[in-house]
Amino acid sequence: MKITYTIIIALIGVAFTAAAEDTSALTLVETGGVIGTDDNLARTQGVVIAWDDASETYPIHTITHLNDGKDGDNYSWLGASRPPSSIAPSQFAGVAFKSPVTVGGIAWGRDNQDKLNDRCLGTYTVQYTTAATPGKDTPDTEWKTVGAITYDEATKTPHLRHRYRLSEPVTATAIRLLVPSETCIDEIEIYPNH
Ligand SMILES: [Ca+2]
Repeated sequence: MKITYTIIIALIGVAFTAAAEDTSALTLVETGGVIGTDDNLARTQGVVIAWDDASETYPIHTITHLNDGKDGDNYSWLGASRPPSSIAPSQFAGVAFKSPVTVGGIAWGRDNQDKLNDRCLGTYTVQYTTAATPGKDTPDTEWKTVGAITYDEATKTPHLRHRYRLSEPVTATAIRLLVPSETCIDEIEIYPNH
């Protein structure tokens, strides 16, 4: 009987280990830092796509700021103030490509100039699609989730740029972030590796 208990406890330990590994789809590898250039696919090959609801009210926060290579509030995109559940397809900010690319890393921030720390708390879900011509109207059903990151009151410097590594690279025609209400993003970067 003692041996049986030992085996059961060992199996429970394996199960907990496996579950912990399964949640690491996105691994934080850098906080702050600088926007990538040569290997940043969002800059070299990408075209930004985003829910464009706030730019009419706040023209300075146009979606083209998402990959202009500049950080800070003056070079950021501002999302809608309505609840994400009221928007279909989902409110998002992302980058599309003319042909499929391999994506192994992603970075984004709210104000990497470290001046404003509002408009950044909530859950960001990283998704990709293989749709031929991805855009604002690509149905949610054609997007697959890679993982999600949540910033809350306990998160240290949630407004700075954070770069994450995907546990498994994906082949995609577009990458997007489902974003919280009123979120602000100063830059999205996409990398083949990292
Ligand atoms: Ca920018």
